[in-house]
Amino acid sequence: MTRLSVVGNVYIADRYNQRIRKLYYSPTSTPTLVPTIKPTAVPTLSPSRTPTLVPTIEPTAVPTLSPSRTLLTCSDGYSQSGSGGITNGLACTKCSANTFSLAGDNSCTQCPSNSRSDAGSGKCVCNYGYTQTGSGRTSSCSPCSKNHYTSTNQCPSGYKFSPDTNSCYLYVSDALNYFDAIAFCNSNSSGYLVTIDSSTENSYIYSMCGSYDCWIGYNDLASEGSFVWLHGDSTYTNYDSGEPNNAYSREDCVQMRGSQISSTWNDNYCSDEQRFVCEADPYNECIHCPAGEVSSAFSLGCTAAGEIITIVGTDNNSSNIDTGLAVTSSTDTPRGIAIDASGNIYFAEQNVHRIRKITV
Ligand SMILES: [Ca+2]
Ligand SMILES: [Ca+2]
Ligand SMILES: [Ca+2]
Repeated sequence: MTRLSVVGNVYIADRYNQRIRKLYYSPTSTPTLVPTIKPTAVPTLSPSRTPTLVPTIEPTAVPTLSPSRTLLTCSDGYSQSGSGGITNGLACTKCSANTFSLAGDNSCTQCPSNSRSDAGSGKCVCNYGYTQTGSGRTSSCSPCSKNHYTSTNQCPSGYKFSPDTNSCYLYVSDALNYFDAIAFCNSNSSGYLVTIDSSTENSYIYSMCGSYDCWIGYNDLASEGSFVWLHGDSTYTNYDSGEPNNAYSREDCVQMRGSQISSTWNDNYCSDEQRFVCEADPYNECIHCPAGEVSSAFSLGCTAAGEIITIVGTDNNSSNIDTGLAVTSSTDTPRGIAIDASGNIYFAEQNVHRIRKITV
């Protein structure tokens, strides 16, 4: 094997496998950067206008939860047992990472080959170089084929990708109770009520909700005082002072407060109707190479389609006398490699005594 490097690209004459290879990283393979979406800045208040902090206002009446306002069916990402609602016999067990379930499933299913998931997921995401075929329980991951490249950071319809957090978001301005909000996100492209992993993500969610309170995917429904995320295993928290306080022993669902010019959190009645944010994991798509460019399967990117010709010697084996696209041409024991000032590639074929040129 001979290798030669010019201006960053490395070419290899692979005589054992009859091919010329180029180590190449195409700009088109890098994630498509969506314009950076910065959170709307929090208004800077002049000292003279600094508001007096409003005392935390808790509801004065304990709401009565109607049957439709409790969790009767476990959400995506959980295996279900029992019945009668989350506070009355229904048990929801979070699926581990690299498994998934759909709402109401009584077990978690292993992700298909070449895919992964976070704990508590309703779908799996194909690894780089693969794209999803099918959906739900019958989905699988297929490799990006020849003459395609992998485009990352794709979001379901309606969701917006954030390069700051590498995730997809859908802000929902309709106010729903906590359980209906979960169901809405699940039914919308297998999304989930947002998991906040960092202060960066917290600020981003706050920029979407603005002055409205918003549900987030954090609760202590299963065990009083033990707050868990519906999806994933974040350890980030940003509670308001004095929260969570489980007011009237009935607060199990966490909201981000926008109404008090903050982005801090409070545990609240799950029956309250509030806006919310759905999150979904970005996925890959296999995109066809632009005209005049080619790639092999699993390619990091596409490259200009080089043309190959023989410039010295002839080959008696007619199957080897081919010209045209270099990527579809055969070679015979390539050895030695050179590049001219224009980037054209030359190599020798030892067994058939000829020299070939790839025009790029
Ligand atoms: Ca997140
Ligand atoms: Ca509670
Ligand atoms: Ca509270």
